[in-house]
Amino acid sequence: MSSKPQAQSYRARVKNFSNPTAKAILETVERKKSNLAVSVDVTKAEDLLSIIDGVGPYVCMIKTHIDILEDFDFSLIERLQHLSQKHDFLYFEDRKFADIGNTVALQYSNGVHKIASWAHLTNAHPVPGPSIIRGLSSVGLPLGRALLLLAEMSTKGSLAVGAYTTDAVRMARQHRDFVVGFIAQNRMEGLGARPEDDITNEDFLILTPGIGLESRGDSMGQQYRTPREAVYDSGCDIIIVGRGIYGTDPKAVGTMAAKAERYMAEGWAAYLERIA
Ligand code: 5BU
Repeated sequence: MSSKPQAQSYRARVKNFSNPTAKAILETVERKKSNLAVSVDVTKAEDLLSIIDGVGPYVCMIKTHIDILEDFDFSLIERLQHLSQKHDFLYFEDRKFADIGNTVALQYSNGVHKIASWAHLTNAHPVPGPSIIRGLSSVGLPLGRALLLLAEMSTKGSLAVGAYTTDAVRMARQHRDFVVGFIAQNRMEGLGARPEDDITNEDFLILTPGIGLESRGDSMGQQYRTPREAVYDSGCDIIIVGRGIYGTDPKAVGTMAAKAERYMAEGWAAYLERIA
């Protein structure tokens, strides 16, 4: 077969996935020449919308924590969908599900946020075991949605290391129709593969948070790397940037757009260097 996924172009990797969201992510990245996801962690719906409208041209994905909003109303979803069509990007709700299959299926489809109805991508902690994937996929797979497992975290002292990370990759391998990748700090190619596992054409998307150009961390355990460290050195596919772009003032949308453009350029340059 051909070279490893990390040496292939995003476009060439579309065929490695059966899941429609995984294909759409890779196609969007390639079309916009952006492997940047912006994480918009603000508490007011109007700030969320104006930041997304400002950074939209530079991203392949917007990552939300929809439960942070103080003024959430389901009519917001239509406005979010309008922005994703206007700027051509996908939504990733960083929900970090972590319960039994039956409960996560209800949390994913119901409640005030009805995440599965609008978020193309969401994520889950592997801690409950494979039943969490079965619960979420019973809701998400018929809608063409996709899941990432949290195999590693960006925080100091994270417990998601070693055997835990290896087991997360094994769990994903058993559910490749719905689990399209990981939140991780590294490309964990073939990690923990057993002789009976056919990993010849195995490809997972690696989305990585903890990216910043101007700081190495915050006062609450977050640790930052540069886009080049994540994409070139560690083989990650999509960089997730939050405060490095939207900063502290939710009204300074012009500055955010300029910063997003810079992260997009650095992320893309690191990718071109990687596949060269
Ligand atoms: P920041 O402002 O760039 O530090 O925001 C990072 C975002 O990524 C924030 O929404 C976190 O919830 C999210 N995140 C993270 O920082 N580290 C992780 O390991 C995971 C998620 Br998983």
